[in-house]
Amino acid sequence: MKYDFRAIEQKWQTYWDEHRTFAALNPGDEGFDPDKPKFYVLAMFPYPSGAGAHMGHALNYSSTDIVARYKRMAGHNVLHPIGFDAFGLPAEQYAVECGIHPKITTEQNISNLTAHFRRLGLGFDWDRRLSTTDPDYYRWTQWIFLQLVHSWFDPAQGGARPIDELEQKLSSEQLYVGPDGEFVAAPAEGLDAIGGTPIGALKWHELSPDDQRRILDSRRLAYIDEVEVNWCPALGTVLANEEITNEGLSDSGNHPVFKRPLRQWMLRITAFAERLLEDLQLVDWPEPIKIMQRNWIGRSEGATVDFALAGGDDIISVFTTRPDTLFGATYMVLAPEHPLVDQVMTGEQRGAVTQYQLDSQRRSDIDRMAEADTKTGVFTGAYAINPVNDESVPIWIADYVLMGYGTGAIMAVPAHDQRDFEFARQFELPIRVVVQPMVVRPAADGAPVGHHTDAPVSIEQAFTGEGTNLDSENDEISLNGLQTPQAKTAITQWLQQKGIGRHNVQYKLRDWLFSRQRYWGEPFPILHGPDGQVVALDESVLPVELPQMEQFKPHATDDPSGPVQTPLSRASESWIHVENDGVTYTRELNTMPQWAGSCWYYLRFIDPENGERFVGQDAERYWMSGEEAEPQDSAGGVDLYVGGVEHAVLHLLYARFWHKVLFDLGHVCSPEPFGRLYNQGYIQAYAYKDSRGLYVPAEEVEQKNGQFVHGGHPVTREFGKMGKSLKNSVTPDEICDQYGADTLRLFLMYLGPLDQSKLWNPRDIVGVHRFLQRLWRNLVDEQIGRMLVSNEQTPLPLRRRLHATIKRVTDGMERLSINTAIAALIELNNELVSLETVPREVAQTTIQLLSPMAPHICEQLWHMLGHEHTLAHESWPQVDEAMLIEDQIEYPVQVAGRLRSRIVVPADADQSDIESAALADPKVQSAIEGRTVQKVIVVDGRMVNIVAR
Ligand code: ANZ
Repeated sequence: MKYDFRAIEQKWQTYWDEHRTFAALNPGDEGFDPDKPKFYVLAMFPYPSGAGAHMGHALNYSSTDIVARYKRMAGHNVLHPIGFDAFGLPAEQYAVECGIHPKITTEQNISNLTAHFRRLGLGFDWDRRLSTTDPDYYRWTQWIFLQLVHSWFDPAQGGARPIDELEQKLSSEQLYVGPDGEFVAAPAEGLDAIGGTPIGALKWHELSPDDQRRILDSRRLAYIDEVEVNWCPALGTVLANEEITNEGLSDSGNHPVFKRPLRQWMLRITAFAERLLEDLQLVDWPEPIKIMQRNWIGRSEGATVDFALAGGDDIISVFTTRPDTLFGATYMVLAPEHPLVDQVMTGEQRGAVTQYQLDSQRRSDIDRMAEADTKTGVFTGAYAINPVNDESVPIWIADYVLMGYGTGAIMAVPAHDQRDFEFARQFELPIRVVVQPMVVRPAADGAPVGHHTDAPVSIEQAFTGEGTNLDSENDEISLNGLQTPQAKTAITQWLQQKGIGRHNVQYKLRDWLFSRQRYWGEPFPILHGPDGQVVALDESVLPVELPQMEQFKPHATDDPSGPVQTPLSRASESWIHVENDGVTYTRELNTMPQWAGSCWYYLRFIDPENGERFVGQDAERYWMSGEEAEPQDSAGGVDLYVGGVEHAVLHLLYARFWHKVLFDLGHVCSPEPFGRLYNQGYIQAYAYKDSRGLYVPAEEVEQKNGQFVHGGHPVTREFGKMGKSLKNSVTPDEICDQYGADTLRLFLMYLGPLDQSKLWNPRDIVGVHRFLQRLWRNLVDEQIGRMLVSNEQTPLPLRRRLHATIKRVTDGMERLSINTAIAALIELNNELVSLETVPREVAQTTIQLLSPMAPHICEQLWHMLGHEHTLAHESWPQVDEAMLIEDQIEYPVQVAGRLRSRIVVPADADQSDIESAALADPKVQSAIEGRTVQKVIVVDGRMVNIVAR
């Protein structure tokens, strides 16, 4: 009876399905054990493409499956679900090309991928399977969107609150609303008294209902705004910056892209910037991911400073991180799109300014920020007044200043900012040094002290570091001699007192543009009224289902400023228009971005059938709260989230943002969604290029006389991420055919540490397969199919070996160092080869230890050992610490000159331990019976001599 992996794997996959072996229990479910700690392990869910499962999937989901199986055996209630992130562009594009509805391809792809996953023996709780495209799922995505619509960020509480509370606050007359919708604290004596606040603020009830609505709408966490987007008329869609080439063309198709304002749904993630930063402390994530999130949020502390326009009333505010350099500001720069440009430019400069504005419209922000050799810009003809020295400084426009950051305007300090410096050089603008570098020079006595160089500062380049101020004083304030941090504080206070500046924190993070001109996405639960009112649908009418349509191509035009028609604008009249009380409303015709569905799927897994709530409260509390988790101080959330580093910012930031809103509103119990994050590496494989530099299919390459050849022609070998583009893919399915899922799973883990990228080398897979065959032969007599297992006691050395293996495998599992766990099992298995029969204890324990990695063969052997039930719920073997003492020493013991016994003691036992062990030995005891022990001599490492009379 040979190791027939095909039959075995199929048999156990069917068994697990039929017995729902990996179904997790929620509190309240029959059989739920409240005493077990919980463990929620999740790998980022896949996008179901037509290609089915690839090796990255196999690696990812095998690793979480191994952890899940291990934790279950180690006594946890384990949740290990799977779902599909199925809305989005690829399915839609495929549909456009092939004319098959994305719903159909998505369903096919999901069942295809599901079959592949089953074949890998992945122990998912299939009952909880979901797809973001299920109306039952996106109903709740829409519901969460409504939560965002109905909330605002209350700065006093530092979190999301129902918008009703804002209305109450305003109507209780605690607050006034200024002409720009800003809130003003109730003044004691008239509005003029408030520093800088324009007269004209009104009490809430004095505003028209329209104005009231406008003000509330502008504060919601989901709001509509007219924003600059990259619009590609030929594709009929908005593009992300990453989808545009340096030449300003669309990445796909090379079509021109234009910046144009478009009314879009936005999500106010920026309000949460500080918390998204701070709460990174709560989570156990790889440091590089935390750093990427911090950089993406991009917190900058500084000040806003108001410059008055020379000869006008206008104020130009700038954001600077270096207010200490204000005395060195010799010109100003506005972003070309800055609203004040049109107002300030002089007639003479109009032509040049307008031309420059048009040119920069065609450049992407990334391109504009890239360090260019030559700086470009145009003088507006206008001047502003530097508030510290009343100097007139010229106002320029230049595209190195972006409209979307700070105030879209800067004070330029060429001596201390590299870009300003290059610009000043280019256009011969004055450069004034106001900060002197500080060098640390040892004092005479050797102690390092801060010391200022006396040498004049070189202006061959900008000095951008911190130092000591000079040439920075006016009649009221002097910064001279102050070091940078003190100078910053001093000048900011002064500006604040004068009412012309204030401390300010800026973030690079932008609000999240949430509208897509696509078909295959979640419809918004929103109606637009005839007078422009925006109406959020009641949650009772959800879901708003995506209409059935035949034609969902984006609407291409050649007019860059014409109306934008989304695919949904071609839906039937009866879908688009909704009649209510005689008024005709139009549905929102954009859809949500692909990121929406993946923002909260980990919550739905907890309670996927719930028709009343997006997740039941008790279940959510159980699986997400830190209290039920181990270790006890966890931030709560998913206990282990495994996924690729490419999701470091967008998905992981968006999900954290939604989670915090749900947390603030009391819908979830943990402040963070993912307590521990783990990035697995990539599978890399050899790839081969021909003489033209084109990749050739790796499986067709042969090795001849030490050369790699393809179709008779020499090719060169390199290696990179396994995939279609390098033509070096191997599919999990092929390997399952040839060697079985157990071999593949083991092999993927054996390749190396999970978090590192590793090289796929097909030759090694045979070795791993042989290990399983050898294990089989060690335990099964292939001739007669009998187990080669005895009920005899395990000899001590083998027991020691076994317990050392338990320890190594357990440690490996805990540290996700699965390759070391496998290595330990291979070594143990090698020891068993020479045995006629294997003691049952050793056989069972080996099978248990190996079962998370190679579950099918282990289930089969377990069954052949006489067990009726799956071993998935058996308990994990315990280490007997006493068995771990590796080095022991045997001492002969003499009593009165005659050898009476031998004792075994740990190698590190001290004299008195050895002495007592010798005296406690039964044979020694009978030898000294009736005598008096006069002396015990321990000759270290050699013998024990008992002198007795
Ligand atoms: C004057 C100054 C002097 C600056 C100096 C720097 C050094 P981070 O750290 O990235 O926040 N800046 C402000 N708004 C900008 C915009 N919309 N586009 C391009 N640049 C902008 O950078 C903040 C600094 O970048 C600001 O501080 C400003 O230049 C510039 F010795 O102001 B600074």
